Amino acid sequence: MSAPASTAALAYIGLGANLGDRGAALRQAAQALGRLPGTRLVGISSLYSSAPVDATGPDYLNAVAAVQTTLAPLQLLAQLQALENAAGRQRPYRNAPRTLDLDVLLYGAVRSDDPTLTLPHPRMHERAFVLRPLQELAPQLVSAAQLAAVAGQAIQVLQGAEWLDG
Ligand code: PH2
Ligand code: MG
Ligand code: MG
Repeated sequence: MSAPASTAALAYIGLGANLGDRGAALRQAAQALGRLPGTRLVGISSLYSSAPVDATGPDYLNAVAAVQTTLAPLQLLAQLQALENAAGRQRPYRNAPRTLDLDVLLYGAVRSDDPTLTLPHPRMHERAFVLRPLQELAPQLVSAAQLAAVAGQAIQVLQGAEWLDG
């Protein structure tokens, strides 16, 4: 029997930074996503500024990207961590300020309780900085009730999706 053709999954990646040149870090990261093996960047949200949630330090820049990828979930995670490390990411303590954070939010319809990569991302529905940009790319995945539950979090749109190439 021949091997099945590899099929691409649609995954959503959360991008964040609150140290250093945050805009450059997010732009370079979003462009790098499209150059990962077997991966195509198929969508980018607006660029948001948000106050830290469950964390301290400077305000964040956040966005969400959509990719089509033939990488398996853990392969994708490893590639994202390599990009974080290349951007100088330090991990002194949980939720420390960071030069770049790339989180797999959703990988197709995959559900996983693997502690290395829990899918969907276990805290994504508690965070306006995920739900607001995700809703732009995939409105069917975000409910009004979910948005209402995070309406108290400080967040603003800085620029539309043209921030990436504009
Ligand atoms: N990331 C966190 C914790 N808190 N807050 C904002 N506004 N944006 C983030 O990306 C963020 C956060 C842990 O990854
Ligand atoms: Mg994160
Ligand atoms: Mg992370």
